[in-house]
Amino acid sequence: MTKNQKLLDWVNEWAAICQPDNVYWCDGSEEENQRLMDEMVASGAAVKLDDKKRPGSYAFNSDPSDVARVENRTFICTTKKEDAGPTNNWMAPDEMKAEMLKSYKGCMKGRTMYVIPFSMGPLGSNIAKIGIELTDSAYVVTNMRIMTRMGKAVLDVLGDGEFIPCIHSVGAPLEAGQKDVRWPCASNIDDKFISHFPETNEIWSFGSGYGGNALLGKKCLALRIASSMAKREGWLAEHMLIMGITNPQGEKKYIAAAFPSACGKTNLAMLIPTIPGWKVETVGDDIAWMKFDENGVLRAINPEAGFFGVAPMTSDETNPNAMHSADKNSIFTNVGVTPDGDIWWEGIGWDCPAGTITWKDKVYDPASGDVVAHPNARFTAPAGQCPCIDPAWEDPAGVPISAILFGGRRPSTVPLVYQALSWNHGTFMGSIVGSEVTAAAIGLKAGVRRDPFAMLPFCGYNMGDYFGHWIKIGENAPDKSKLPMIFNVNWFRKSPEGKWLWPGYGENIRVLGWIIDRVMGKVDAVETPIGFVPKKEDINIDGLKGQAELMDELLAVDKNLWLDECELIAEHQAQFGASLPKELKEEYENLKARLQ
Ligand code: SAT
Ligand code: MN
Repeated sequence: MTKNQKLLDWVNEWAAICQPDNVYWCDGSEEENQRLMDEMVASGAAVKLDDKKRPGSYAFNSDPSDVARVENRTFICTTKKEDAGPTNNWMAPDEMKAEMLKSYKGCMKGRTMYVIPFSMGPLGSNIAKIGIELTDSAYVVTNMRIMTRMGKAVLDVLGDGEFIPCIHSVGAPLEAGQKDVRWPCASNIDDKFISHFPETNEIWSFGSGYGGNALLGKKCLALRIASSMAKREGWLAEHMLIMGITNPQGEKKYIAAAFPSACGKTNLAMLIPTIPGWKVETVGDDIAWMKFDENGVLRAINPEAGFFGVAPMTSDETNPNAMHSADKNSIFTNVGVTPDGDIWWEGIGWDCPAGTITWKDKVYDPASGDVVAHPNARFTAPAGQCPCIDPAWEDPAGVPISAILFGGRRPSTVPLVYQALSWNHGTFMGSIVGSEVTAAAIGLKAGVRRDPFAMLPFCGYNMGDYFGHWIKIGENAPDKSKLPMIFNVNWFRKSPEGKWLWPGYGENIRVLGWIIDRVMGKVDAVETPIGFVPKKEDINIDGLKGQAELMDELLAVDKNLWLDECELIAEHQAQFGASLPKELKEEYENLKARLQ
């Protein structure tokens, strides 16, 4: 399949270590996919869903211990500890490799080693990167086929070029004659490792078969390794959705947006506008790779080819576009399966049919208090099936980014929307992204849980240096007048009585509308100490009953609350020590000065 000697040697080397029964090179074809699915159905690992209800779709249940990314077993392995920074788990590369090689030895006995060539980004795009994942999980192969461009075509593009080597094993060798379990994985959490070697662009994963632990193109390559490559090469790899917004005049702008988890990123990416004449189209819902083009315009690609979305609470009400994306050719993990061969989860929008089998493989008993789907149950769906997919979503050149949005859940302090005063100020805004937590709710210290740029679990190097990279991107921009404008949005502000001040969901188009108007220079704004805030008459609230009375409070910038916020920001900045760029220290000092 390939004459790439480096690749052939590398596969042989790992086959010798892992000792699989055989090695199989994936071509990415329909036939191959069907064969693997048929095998997994036959073995009991997968359930084929009804061909009329969910054509070409399958459901899997994981081991109950293997249901999400394992952040405490995720490592950034750099020679120097400070290069991993204060927010990552660290181990020295040699030490980690020695430790993991012990686990990898013979780990694929009784299994097949699949070789998965994949491209993150449209095949042949100058922003795209090619990876090769070795895995002993057919489930991973079938998911990677949806989430990436995968198979023979990738090897053709690769030729004898460079690839990012990714090694994955579920860590459950089979003795001769031993019967496999439905979802093999390492039974002990301490045996799991998700390791990244950014200095050599390598990914080693062991012990888990789930999501970002196992589909190595996603968080491991497209965020952790890519962020570190992007720093070296002068571009950006970000945990951001990408969407196109068209106004009633037919003018279209693209934006990218970063939010911590559980702030509705997928819903925003696929938003259905409530006001007539507006249109939203989706380029991506999770990751953006951005580079300046020869005209100095920052352009973004979505490196992925599918959505790996949280299933519970996704419905025809909350996100019909996501629902339709998963109408067919999709994989469901840890959802319920109904007696008529469809899927069910909490919040899907209809009652759970009697006899539904839960993610724990039991017949659902409403009296038990159990859930049907695991809260982190997922659908894997081809992006091309999304009804609002953007026509340019696979354009190798990417789409031009006019605005970058940050946001979190902030019941107080932070107005509905405000705009940065400059690129550096916008970088400061990204660096303080966070959501408020109450001690009662999560058992954490009450306050703001910071998730800078929503990259906390995904930054492949020292977060302070990452802030510095953002400052440099602005400094070195070929044409500063073409830099995207930076905004912060907060759909979650409440009144002191605890009442939501903004309806959210599809109504958020009204805020996006103001942002687009700012980008096009159509409206001015009020300069406040924290940035530019809209004049209330510039946010279209036509048809929103009772909203007019809330606008002052929703857009208010309370100096005292912001001075309190400054204290929290100072604490947050302190953890980065000498790696905090002086520009962010200055932004902090300037903010404080403007507030006093
Ligand atoms: O499991 S993934 O890392 O792919 C999804 C997520 O946790 O955000
Ligand atoms: Mn994500």
